[in-house]
Amino acid sequence: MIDLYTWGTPNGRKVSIMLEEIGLDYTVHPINIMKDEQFTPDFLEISPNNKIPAIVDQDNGLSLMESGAILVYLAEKTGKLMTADQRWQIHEWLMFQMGGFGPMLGQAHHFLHFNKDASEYAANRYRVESQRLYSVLDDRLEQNRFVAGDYSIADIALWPWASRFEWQEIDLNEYENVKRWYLEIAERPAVQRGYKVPSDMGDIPVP
Ligand SMILES: N[C@@H](CCC(=O)N[C@@H](CS)C(=O)NCC(=O)O)C(=O)O
Repeated sequence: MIDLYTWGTPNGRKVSIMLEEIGLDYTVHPINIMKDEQFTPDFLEISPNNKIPAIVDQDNGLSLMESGAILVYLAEKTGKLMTADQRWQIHEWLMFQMGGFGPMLGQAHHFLHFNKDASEYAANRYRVESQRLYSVLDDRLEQNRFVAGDYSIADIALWPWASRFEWQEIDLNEYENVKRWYLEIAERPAVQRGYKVPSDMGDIPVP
């Protein structure tokens, strides 16, 4: 049994989608980051950086923050979604997500969606960087059905960020390989269930 501390954001959805894919039992603990619940002392014990997602594995008492580490942990625990022969490609694209296609798109959400008029410089910087990152992903998916061989934790890490394409001023029709990949993954029942954790905040956007 896994305790999942999460909210309806791309980083949170990575883990709920993963748990749905691998079929482990889990209990959801919503942490409403709009109400600053990530700053409570109890949550800090589990997630020292005050961010969702985090898990506690009741089988062994392990508590983990950082979505990338959680995905690797759950893949190794179950032997699913990280095959040995694709291990390094999976890590490569997982780190691409954790270091770029996540932090940069998160900044795009701030400067293109929430505070559009705050800074023309910042809006432009994150608009251009978002487009560049989508081009990198599009090139990778031109020759590959998924980013690293079979469907894996690397796709699970990337996909929820792509699902916020509207906030990033990205037209997925301009990235035909990303669009094909995005729509295929959106059809997966586990993705549809995981997207609605901890609550239904609307349907998966369709380009
Ligand atoms: N690198 C972290 C980032 C986690 C993160 O940024 N979580 C956001 C939601 S997507 C959060 O908890 N924000 C609340 C805050 O910054 O106070 C991970 O991948 O788990």
